[in-house]
Amino acid sequence: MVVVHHLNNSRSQRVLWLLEELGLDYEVKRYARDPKTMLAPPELKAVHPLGKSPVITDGDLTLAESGAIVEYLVERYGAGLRLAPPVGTPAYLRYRHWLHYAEGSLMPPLLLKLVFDKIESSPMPFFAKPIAKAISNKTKSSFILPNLTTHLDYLEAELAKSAWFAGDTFSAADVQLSFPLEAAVVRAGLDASRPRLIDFLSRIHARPAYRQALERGGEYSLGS
Ligand SMILES: N[C@@H](CCC(=O)N[C@@H](CS)C(=O)NCC(=O)O)C(=O)O
Repeated sequence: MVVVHHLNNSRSQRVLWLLEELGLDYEVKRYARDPKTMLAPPELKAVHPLGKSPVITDGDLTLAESGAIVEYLVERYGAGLRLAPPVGTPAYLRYRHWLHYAEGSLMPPLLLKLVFDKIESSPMPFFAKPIAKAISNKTKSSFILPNLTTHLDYLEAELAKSAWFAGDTFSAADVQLSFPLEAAVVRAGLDASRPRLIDFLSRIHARPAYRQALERGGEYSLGS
């Protein structure tokens, strides 16, 4: 049976959702973030040396990295469910693009935004505060925010071409993109000015499998 090593409020929520879409039986082992540092607990390092979530185990296999997990689950258990377009088609290339893009391109500026927001609100000597704030503002305005705008504009435009990211059919690429888009609402000002992305989020949140996965995973809030 597939076991998901699941950290609260994290990317592994989408693995639970994918398993629900696949209709598979699976086990969830929950891990709680340190409330101060928000880091994963050390027990996750016993599962995989990186100590991050998601990680799955399936028999003898231990697999980390959400894109790889999504590909593995769809290939191994998704036959006939159409959660990926047929291999070798242009739609499949599009699907694979999104699987890599979500973590490879879209998450880095979202993570940078989170880190710089945290730097600004961290306790520090009073004389360091204006310096930290100036560096943070400059990095955000010159690099992070323009990048986020480019990504969100790109994603919004892509949804003008088809109902779902890889085409007219829902796929695991939509599952993989859910986390960065949910994070973008909280961290990157994604709002009704990009109506297709907001509509995408409403449609995924209405899926029974998405809701069921929330029940299995427990706390899922991306904070501010
Ligand atoms: N690119 C990796 C990122 C994994 C990752 O950073 N996971 C976060 C959860 S959203 C984590 O485990 N954070 C806790 C920590 O770094 O200690 C993936 O997609 O699986």
